[in-house]
Amino acid sequence: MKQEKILIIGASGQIGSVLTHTLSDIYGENNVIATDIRQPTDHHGHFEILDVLNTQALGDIVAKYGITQIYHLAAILSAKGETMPMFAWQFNMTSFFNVIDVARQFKISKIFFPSSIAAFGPSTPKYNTPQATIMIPETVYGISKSCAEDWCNYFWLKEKMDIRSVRYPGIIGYQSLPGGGTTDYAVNIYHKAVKSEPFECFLKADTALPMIYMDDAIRATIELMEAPAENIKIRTSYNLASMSFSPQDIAESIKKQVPDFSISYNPDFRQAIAESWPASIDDSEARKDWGWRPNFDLDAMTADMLAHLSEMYSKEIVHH
Ligand code: AKB
Repeated sequence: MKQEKILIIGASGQIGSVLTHTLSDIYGENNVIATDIRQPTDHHGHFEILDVLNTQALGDIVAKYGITQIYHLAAILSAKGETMPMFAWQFNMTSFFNVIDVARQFKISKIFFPSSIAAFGPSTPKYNTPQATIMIPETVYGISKSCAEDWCNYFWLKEKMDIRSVRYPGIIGYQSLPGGGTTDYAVNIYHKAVKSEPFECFLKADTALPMIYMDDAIRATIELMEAPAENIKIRTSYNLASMSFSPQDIAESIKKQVPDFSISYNPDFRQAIAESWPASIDDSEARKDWGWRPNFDLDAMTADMLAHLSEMYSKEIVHH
């Protein structure tokens, strides 16, 4: 079997930093090449600074390391995208097409491209959102994900390009911090709880959103990428679900372990974004096609987050 050489674009980000570690454990540190526009806070193994908008630089790295698979994780997320709509559109789409161009040129065997629950909009059924449904997103980030999903399907139909994708819910983990998203509050709240500080939430108390623990999100990504190609029936992007909760639910879960924890609510422009997204997702196609099952519910996640963050703060190894 050919030795896989994996390129990660956006390796210093919330998902990319964790995925880089996990893929290095599976494929060997020497076979995973991390790239980002930012230096990672702590990284062992190959790392290259890469501006993914520069096709030549991307191609040079692919050639240099003999890359066979690409995980393209760089994106401008929902909230930040609304502050710079045209840049978000150009960044998200140009980076996507650059990856496609280079993948074609160097005969890359598999690409991972993340979509998001942001690809849905207010006219999408809000509860138990089906795999195939109406999609009219109202953020630039969501429009870029929805369009790119269709392009993934197009490149599969026309060229048999093996691009795999999931619609990530909000991702929560202790290992890294999110940036520029609407679901970011659900990570920040745990940091405040561990520091015994009050938390002011930018969403209303009862705004339920689909969420997933980092361990489950990473495992889903790798299970999808390792599934036999004939099992991959959805070539746009798979619905992926784990849990759904509101700020009030997560605060109650935290209070079971940190009784003094206090939360207040001061909704801003992100409230409208959250309200335009589903509250829960039907992921039965992912379950059927490649055996997806989540492991963590809200209380299990809270216990794990608080335990890890307490240890990290006590050792002063939290990265900001
Ligand atoms: C965001 O909030 O923008 C992201 C996402 C749901 O894709 N976390």
